[in-house]
Amino acid sequence: PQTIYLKDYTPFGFTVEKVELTFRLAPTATRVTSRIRFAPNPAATDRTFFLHGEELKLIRAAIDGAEVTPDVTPQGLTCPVPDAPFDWEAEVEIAPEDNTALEGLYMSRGMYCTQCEAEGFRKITYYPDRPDVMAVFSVRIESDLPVLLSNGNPGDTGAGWAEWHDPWPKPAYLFALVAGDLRAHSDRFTTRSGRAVDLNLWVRPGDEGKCAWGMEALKKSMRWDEDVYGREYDLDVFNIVAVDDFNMGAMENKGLNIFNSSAVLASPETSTDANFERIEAIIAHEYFHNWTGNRITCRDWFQLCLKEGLTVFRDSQFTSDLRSAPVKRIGDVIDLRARQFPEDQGPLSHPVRPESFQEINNFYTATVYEKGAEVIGMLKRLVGDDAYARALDLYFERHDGQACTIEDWLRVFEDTTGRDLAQFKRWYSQAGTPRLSVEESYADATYTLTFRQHTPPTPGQDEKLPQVLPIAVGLLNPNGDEVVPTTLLEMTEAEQSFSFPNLPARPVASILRGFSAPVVLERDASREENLFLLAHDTDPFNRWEASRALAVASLMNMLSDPARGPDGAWLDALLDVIRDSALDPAYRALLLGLPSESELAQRLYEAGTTPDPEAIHAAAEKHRQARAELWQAQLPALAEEARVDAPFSPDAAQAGKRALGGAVLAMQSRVDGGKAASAQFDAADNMTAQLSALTSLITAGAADDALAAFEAQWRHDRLVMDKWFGVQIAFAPPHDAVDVTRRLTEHPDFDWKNPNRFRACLGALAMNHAGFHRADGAAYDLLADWLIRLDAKNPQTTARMCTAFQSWKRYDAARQEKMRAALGRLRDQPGLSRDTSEMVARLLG
Ligand code: HT7
Ligand code: ZN
Repeated sequence: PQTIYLKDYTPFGFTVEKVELTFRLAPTATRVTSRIRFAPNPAATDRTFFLHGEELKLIRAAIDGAEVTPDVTPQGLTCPVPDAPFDWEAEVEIAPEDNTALEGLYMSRGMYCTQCEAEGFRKITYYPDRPDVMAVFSVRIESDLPVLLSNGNPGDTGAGWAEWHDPWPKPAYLFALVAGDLRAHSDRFTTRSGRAVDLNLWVRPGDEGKCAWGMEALKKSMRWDEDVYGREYDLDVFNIVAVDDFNMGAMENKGLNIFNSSAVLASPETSTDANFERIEAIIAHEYFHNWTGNRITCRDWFQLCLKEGLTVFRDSQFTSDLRSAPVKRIGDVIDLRARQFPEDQGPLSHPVRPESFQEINNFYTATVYEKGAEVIGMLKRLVGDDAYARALDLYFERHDGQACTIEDWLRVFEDTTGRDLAQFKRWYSQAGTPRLSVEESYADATYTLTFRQHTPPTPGQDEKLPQVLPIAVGLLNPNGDEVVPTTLLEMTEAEQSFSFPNLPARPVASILRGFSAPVVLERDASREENLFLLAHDTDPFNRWEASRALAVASLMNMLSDPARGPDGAWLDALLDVIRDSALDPAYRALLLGLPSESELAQRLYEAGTTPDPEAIHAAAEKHRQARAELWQAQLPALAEEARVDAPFSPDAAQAGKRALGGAVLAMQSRVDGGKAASAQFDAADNMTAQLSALTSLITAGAADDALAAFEAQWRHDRLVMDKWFGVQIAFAPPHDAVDVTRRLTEHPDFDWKNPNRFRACLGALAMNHAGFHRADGAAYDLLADWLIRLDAKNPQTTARMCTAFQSWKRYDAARQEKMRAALGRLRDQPGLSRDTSEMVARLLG
């Protein structure tokens, strides 16, 4: 396969003035006619006329009305063209019904639907399918289906046809078309300049009752983007469509967002609080792309973080504003450590702006998205909120309608602030997680922090240079009073000291407040210091972090000496915090969480110990059991505090109470054999309560009846049944996880070609740390068997799921060998897709 390099970028030889597309829809023989006005691009030197096109049957082609016979390859076509503006016309035939890869035009349960990012448009017609070619599109759809949608504003319609016109120039990856028997949940939004926008959420008949939340989230997003970023919506209509078969969460096509139904449909009975929050965030994310991605897009796919990092950053600001900022920050950091750190510390490590790829779909990663957002958060901290706002205004003003680069992005900050961001730019080019160690000294009333930064080598990058690290620090005196409020230290050297004079007593430092940089902080804080910070830190993130450090230390001690129990002093201190009813229940629920078994494995590996997944699981279980027994007397009062009497609402306040209640119920089930969970399951009138009861019953080994009842109740609901499949595997005892997965993949409702169902089962197996790393390698083999099968149908989802193997180097030689063998079987599969081949090659190194 060909490798594409950032350094090889050249502009396309032609500009596109307009595009007219006609679709005559038919499941196995859709006809697509394109009329495209091209003109020589004065900014380009290479005038080769190459149009991408894959899996297309070319029926005819013409230039300025005269038939031509292009040179066609499996990747596209070339053709001699005039040295002046000209009209290109082509007719192709495609078969959406046979398209199981879910890229291009495909069918999902009778509905036509497209997915063009990153390079799916080339499966629809011949076109310069690259993001720097932006054009105005007009579309005509012919079909007997009642609802026919495309981008932009609606035009004329008639019996069996509809026309759409999108006035905003866009790259082809933002093209979308939907046709189906759909129902609309409609509303209206008036922009701050007074324009009315029709809003529609299109769903299958039967799903109308699951639209209200998504619509509210959309309106909140539209208002927030006006209020906070001054960005107004720019079309007469905004359509969202829910589709069941979808590779990712959602897609920001201009004026026609397409959503995985799991990322938009919600009702109290069928969706958990976590679902509601995720839906709100994804709707916001896709909506925010209208400015950060669509109006200003990427010059090439290496610049993906330009739109994704910024849009993730914006959606996390939105969630922080609507809900609790500390709770959101802690959740984001848990997620970053669970998904991005392992990626950055293993064979798949790559810079936020990669420099080469074979298959761009493989770079929609936690590094590009989440680390990309962290980089923007650091930039904002460094320049300050006001300068950030001015830089963003300049970005929108200067680059509206353009396809941009990271250089363009950083230049607006340089021009706004006068700062030189050359060193900061290393965050985009240098892969790997920096490790930040710290030493403390105190003499002559001066407290000094000495930091050292070091980034371990990553594939293709042996030498690393120092990065700019914004380190937010606060100091507390021995009474617990804050004597130095949060101060931003700007580290630029490999080693650097910062002093704080005039401190009559040695302070306790709260370092990296708010997780101000995405690094691994190596700090030898004593148990007493962490207990002190847990009790007194004014920074909610670091208060939580102190408890995390104590949890890790306690679990590590239990692992090295299996006779030990959990750290009693920590549990006492934690209980004091948990019982503090002045604190947000959502925050208290987070404090009750333990580091994941996978994170513990990584920490052991870094400390030079080979992790034993079963031992880690046993220690975590023993910890949970001991804690439940120790706190048994306090649990009823905590459960009472978490009780919600008001009618269900997915708002942050109620959701936080339910999160606390769920954590308490999990503890109760360990001491009452599942009695409280059973009662909650029977009485539940919302999915959060029902599912937390079910998972508690599964861990208590008492879930048979509840699982059967749940299945009988929800058999007809695909999204709820995904949960039923998933929890049984994710919460199975490690020795059972493979058998449970096998049994469930034989269930008549295991529709393995549906990405949600596939992920619900096989993704859950990979999440069951000790179950996945079973010593005999049975889980590795089972996953590899399924990935081989799926790859022939859906390479994109297969390749993404190969990341289950990304941390193989952490484990013992026998497990490593078994994981390599499973990956080797995949690699040797005849006809393996480019997506999966690239992933396996990178994993095997
Ligand atoms: N920009 C989108 C990324 C994407 C995608 C979405 C659905 C299916 C396949 C896809 N490939 C790439 C989603 C986003 O980040 O908002
Ligand atoms: Zn996005």
